[in-house]
Amino acid sequence: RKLALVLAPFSGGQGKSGVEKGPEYMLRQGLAHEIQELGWDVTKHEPLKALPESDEVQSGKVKNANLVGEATERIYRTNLEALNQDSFPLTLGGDHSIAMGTVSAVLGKHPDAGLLWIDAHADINTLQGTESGNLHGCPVSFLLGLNKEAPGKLSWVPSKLHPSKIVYIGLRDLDPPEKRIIKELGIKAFSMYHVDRYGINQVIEMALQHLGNGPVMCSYDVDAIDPQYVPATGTPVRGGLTLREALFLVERLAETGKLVALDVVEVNPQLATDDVHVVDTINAGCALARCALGETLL
Ligand code: DIR
Ligand code: MN
Ligand code: MN
Ligand code: MN
Repeated sequence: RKLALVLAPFSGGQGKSGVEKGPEYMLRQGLAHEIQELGWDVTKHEPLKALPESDEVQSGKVKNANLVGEATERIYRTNLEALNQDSFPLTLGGDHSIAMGTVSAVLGKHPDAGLLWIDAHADINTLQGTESGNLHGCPVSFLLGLNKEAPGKLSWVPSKLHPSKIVYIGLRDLDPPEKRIIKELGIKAFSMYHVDRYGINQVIEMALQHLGNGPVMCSYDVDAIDPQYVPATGTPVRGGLTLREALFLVERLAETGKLVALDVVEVNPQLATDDVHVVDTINAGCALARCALGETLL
């Protein structure tokens, strides 16, 4: 089994610096070696080498449209090539805007793939609807093709995702326009209410059933996990998944044998207020990757 470890040290989709250090910290923790121990042949890829520092011009309401466009297209190319060589792309963020690249690559290779988006946020804001102008709050709207005209270099995003092929888990902080879009498009969404109501085991089974029999990609924002376990992230929201619920989701995905790609995003070691917070957050990010790649408790 081959694995492409794609480093995406990118922060242009939001305003807080430090999230670009996520990959470096997870690697320093020994993640690549741990993955090899699980039986994977690991190759490292750095598509964002020599990326411009910041955007030249600002186009309208959203920030860094060209920078995000350039970064996500590079990640798309790298991940598509990996998939074409039967490698499993594990992409380490970086902020969640990078999923425009990773998800597009999976849908380029497997048009029937389902997407599991695990996050406190829905990241489905449109260019019209975004309050913050941060593109990490918008990747799903681009993947679905909800923006009539993509600004600048963002125009490459192919928008191949059908609303019936995405399922959310962990939601608890949505902007009003996001709630409207999810309702209107009939997108399957399990908020923390549903996790409490049905339990995590039933939630993942319902999610998998909704996505059908094809391959599954998982885009995992670590802020889905409660900040007591993952404090070092840009937009923490209390009332999230326990660490066990968070790991169980990817353990179950690995067990299905249908997982074809994983993102681990929004790890920001710079936002920790003490060393314990760094260690907890990095450990959680690495554990998500290992569990998704076949590590079991027994
Ligand atoms: C908010 C926050 N909905 C926005 N989004 C975040 O900026 O659009 N996504 N934090 O992870
Ligand atoms: Mn989030
Ligand atoms: Mn996110
Ligand atoms: Mn503390």
